Amino acid sequence: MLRLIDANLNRMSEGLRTLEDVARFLLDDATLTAKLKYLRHGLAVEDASLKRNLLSARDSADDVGAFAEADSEAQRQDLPSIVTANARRVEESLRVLEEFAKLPEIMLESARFKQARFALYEIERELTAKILRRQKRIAGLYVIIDTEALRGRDQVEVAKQAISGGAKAIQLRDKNRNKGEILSKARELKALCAQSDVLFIVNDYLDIAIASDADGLHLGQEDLPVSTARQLIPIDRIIGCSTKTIAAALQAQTDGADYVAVGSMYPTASKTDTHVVGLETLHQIREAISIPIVAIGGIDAKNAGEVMAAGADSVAVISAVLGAEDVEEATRQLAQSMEVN
Ligand code: TZP
Ligand code: MG
Repeated sequence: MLRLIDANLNRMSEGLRTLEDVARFLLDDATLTAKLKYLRHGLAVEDASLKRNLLSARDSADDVGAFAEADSEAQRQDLPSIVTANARRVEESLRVLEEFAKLPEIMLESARFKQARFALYEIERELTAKILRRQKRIAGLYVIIDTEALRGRDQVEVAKQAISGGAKAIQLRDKNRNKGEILSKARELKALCAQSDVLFIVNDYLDIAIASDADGLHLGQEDLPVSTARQLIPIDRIIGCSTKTIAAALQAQTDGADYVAVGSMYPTASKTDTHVVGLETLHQIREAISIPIVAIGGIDAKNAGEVMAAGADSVAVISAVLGAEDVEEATRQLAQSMEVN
């Protein structure tokens, strides 16, 4: 019996340590790292005589299951499968410990293992969500396909040219059409972006983002709160939030945003209800938060470099690309100018 307890305690702490290291070294996520560490420490056996008895009972050389490795154990396809496999291994060992701790001769508290198992279900979800969304990390040139700036051109055609020019994210921003029309364009744009490994983001509308299978949703301060959208959207979709202050950027990050847009960086005719926040604020927000920053508002090939130098990870534009006759060429020049800083 002690062999069984010893093996499951080891399995549990090894699995927890693996998950903790993913949170710590691969995700740089202080909150999840702390949660996992707390769990691991809380479950460690403190009682010295029990520790000794467990070690005395250990007999790994004669363990009939030691080298019976399942095919799925030999190969892990990617980071999410490592997380799933290790979370499962910890959950299973916690369940075994919970059952056997109920026996009177075992000096362990069953309820502790049960609580830890439920805590881990939630941590597994958070960890997997973070990994899946990290694969959709915003970087590079972000082109907003704003209906008002299209001057009769088709959204999909313009997006195609922007992608050929090097856009890494496309946002559909439509303040005029009805939802049926927006949804059908969103679906076309999603298909286009998926072919080119470009992120597709929907502005304002959670329902359209979900229905079109978009990679993400962008919200302003007057839209649905980020925390609400986070609860409603599938775990692998990113959420961006427009901010102008350090406080708003910190709040967005706490609420579960994957990036913040900061702006307007310069005067712009594309949005009337905005004011210039400037490079210094951008820099201060960079210091305050860890999620990517998309600088926005009046950015063109002349000033993109200084915005990147101030700490932006990405630049979002409407007029610098949609205002040009040759969308592909304008995108290319802007993408190049972002590299110079
Ligand atoms: N949010 C802040 S400024 C802005 C938005 C949507 C408009 C950006 O457009 P442009 O033409 O690149 O300045
Ligand atoms: Mg909005």
